[in-house]
Amino acid sequence: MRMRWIQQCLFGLLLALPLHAQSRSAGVSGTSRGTLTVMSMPVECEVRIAAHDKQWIKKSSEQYTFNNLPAGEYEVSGRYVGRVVDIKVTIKPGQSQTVFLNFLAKDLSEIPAQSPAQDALKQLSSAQTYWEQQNLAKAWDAIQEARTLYTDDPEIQDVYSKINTERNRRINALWTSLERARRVKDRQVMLTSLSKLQKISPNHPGAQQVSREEGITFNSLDMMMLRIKAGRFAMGCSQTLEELNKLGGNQLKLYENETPVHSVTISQPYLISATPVTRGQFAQFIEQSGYVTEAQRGGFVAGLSERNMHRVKGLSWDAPGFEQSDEHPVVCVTYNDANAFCQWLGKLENTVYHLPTEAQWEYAARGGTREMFWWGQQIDKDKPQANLSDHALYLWKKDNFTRRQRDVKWDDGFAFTSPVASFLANPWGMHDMLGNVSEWCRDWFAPYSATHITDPQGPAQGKDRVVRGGSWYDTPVTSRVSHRGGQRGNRAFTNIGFRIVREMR
Ligand SMILES: [Ca+2]
Ligand SMILES: [Ca+2]
Repeated sequence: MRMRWIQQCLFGLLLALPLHAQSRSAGVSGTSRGTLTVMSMPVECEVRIAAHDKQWIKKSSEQYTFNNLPAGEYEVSGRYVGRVVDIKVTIKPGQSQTVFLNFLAKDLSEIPAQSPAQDALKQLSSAQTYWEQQNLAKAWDAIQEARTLYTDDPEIQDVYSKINTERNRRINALWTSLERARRVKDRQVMLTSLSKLQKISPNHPGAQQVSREEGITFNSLDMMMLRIKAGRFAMGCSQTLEELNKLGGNQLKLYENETPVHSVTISQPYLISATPVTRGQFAQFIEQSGYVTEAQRGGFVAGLSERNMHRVKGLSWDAPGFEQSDEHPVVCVTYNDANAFCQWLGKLENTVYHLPTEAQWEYAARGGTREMFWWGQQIDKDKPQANLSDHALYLWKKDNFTRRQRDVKWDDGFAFTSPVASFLANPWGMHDMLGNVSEWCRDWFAPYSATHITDPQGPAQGKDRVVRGGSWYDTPVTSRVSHRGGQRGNRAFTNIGFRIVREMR
């Protein structure tokens, strides 16, 4: 019924029919009577036809066909919500006539506010907006929806064909790049292509096959979850204090926190999100659960103010004080908020999610490397490998603060957060471990002990939760892979987000 309604709507709009009728006839032989079929837009109308002092009435039928009508002139009268369309039609012997009653005006603004046609136009408009924002995945979803609602509209068809062409071009390019990366065993490029491909074509059969082979899954929020193998690594700062001091200043305190280097065994493989949780993913949690973050309940939240991170009232995950798209990592969330997210997602998928333990975090962040950063011992100033505190932030501070800031020579392009996976992944495919946002870990913060440990969980209690990885606000010193920080679990910051782990069962 609904589809007919829509098709007839379309038919009428396309032809831009006036408020009367269109008719056609076809031969029916061997009879002195004729047939009249009445189509209408919408179908749920009342149709009366009258002739020879007789009247026929039909209501609420999908198609109004009047068989065996004596030849002659007929008055056809249709009624729909106060609108009346009257037309005359001649039934000829042995012929079949169709008339079309259009109750809707030519002007699109006169389409009823609550109708599939209106919904389709809204979807068309969203598709165009997403297209302009270069969000191909969302543009595709919107135009598909518009087409379902409103099949034959020429503008919808035009926009669909434009999006479809670009989508296919991108899918082919990504698939080519993915296959090439696999051939030359470039896991970073392979994962980046796979992740992008998943966004625009979640059911791509080739990509699904590759995911299975590589131990990658995409969860219900489309997060790429990477399988990290069980293994053993040296946790902590493997550099000497002298090497650490070369990054500037006396770093004894950091050095003490990050030593002694100790051997850690990760006894079980685990799945970890390749990027921090994005603002778009967090928004889905908020929308579906009704959860209110601690900052929104009046809790402590800090942002950039004067020179440093200070308490700034009113900041929240959806208003962190700088511009973010759905692809940026969520910030202004506390350890407790991050845990609530994990519990919600676990329930949704009937599994268990939690924040990574500090050891799980460092093991994945190192990706098999032992340097200060996974890429080596320093930042490449011409092509920074991560979103850290840089010239872009310096320029922002210069315009906003009166006190003079330390100049930073390189520019990574982002003063604040960057869309996740804007920088190259580490050898295991992890994005944004170093830089972008610092990340909540599961453990209480405590000094390291020298002994070998299997699956360390941190102490049973403490004051601060571990925060790792460095952010847009951090210098290279505090963005090293072994750098450790801690914060109260009920405090939120504009440079701290989180990523999640799913245990493999
Ligand atoms: Ca930056
Ligand atoms: Ca990070």
